[in-house]
Amino acid sequence: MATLALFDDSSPPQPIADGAVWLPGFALAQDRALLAAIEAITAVAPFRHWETPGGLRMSVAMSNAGDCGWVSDRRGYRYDTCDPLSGQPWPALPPLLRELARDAAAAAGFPAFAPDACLVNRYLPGAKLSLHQDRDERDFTAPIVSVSLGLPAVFQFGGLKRADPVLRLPLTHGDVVVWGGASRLRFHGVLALKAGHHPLLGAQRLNLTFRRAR
Ligand code: MD3
Ligand code: FE
Repeated sequence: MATLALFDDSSPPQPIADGAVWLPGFALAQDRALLAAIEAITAVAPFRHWETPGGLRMSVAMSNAGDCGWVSDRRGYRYDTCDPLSGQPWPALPPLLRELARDAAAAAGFPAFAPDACLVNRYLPGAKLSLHQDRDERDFTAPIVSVSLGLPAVFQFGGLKRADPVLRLPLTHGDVVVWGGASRLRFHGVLALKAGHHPLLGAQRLNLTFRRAR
């Protein structure tokens, strides 16, 4: 009813493509708790700009939580159990984050998703992620769950070949997208973040991607 709609801050799952489901506002009710969890992670494993194997500095700053984390350097992309900056294991995945990822995956038709890695991406104005595939994980049958917080970004969603046409999706604060099945290996990217101010996060966008890496 109208009263319920007034207090409901998410809307129904929206299929985007085979295996890809957009859950608008799915994380909205927990935004402050998520931000606190991210701050706890990055207090231990600070945001840093990885170097690509080609020697370029990534404009997106990254950290990780979980049993393993995504790292990059001149030797390549991979998952590592330890943070190369500290030599220590990555911070544990907070239960709130694990449960959010599991619940979102279930809502999209992927029951029992058990992520072992959470990549935390920070975009400041101008930061972008060029079109790429996520293929450093061992098992492509598990989906990837992504959570967007802060400034809106234009997400590019392509096909299985780099040259395939690209769909542009505006992802906003609290949106969750589950990428599995036939969409798991699609090319994707994020256009350069536009300047702006978000009431909770200020001039940045944070993105969490939950993965089953090993
Ligand atoms: C579609 N991150 O970290 S999340 C990445 O917004 C990454 O920070 C972006 O791409 C970001 O690798 C996009 C959405 C996403 C993540 C993984 C996918 C979309 C995907 C894997 C397959 C297809
Ligand atoms: Fe990706």
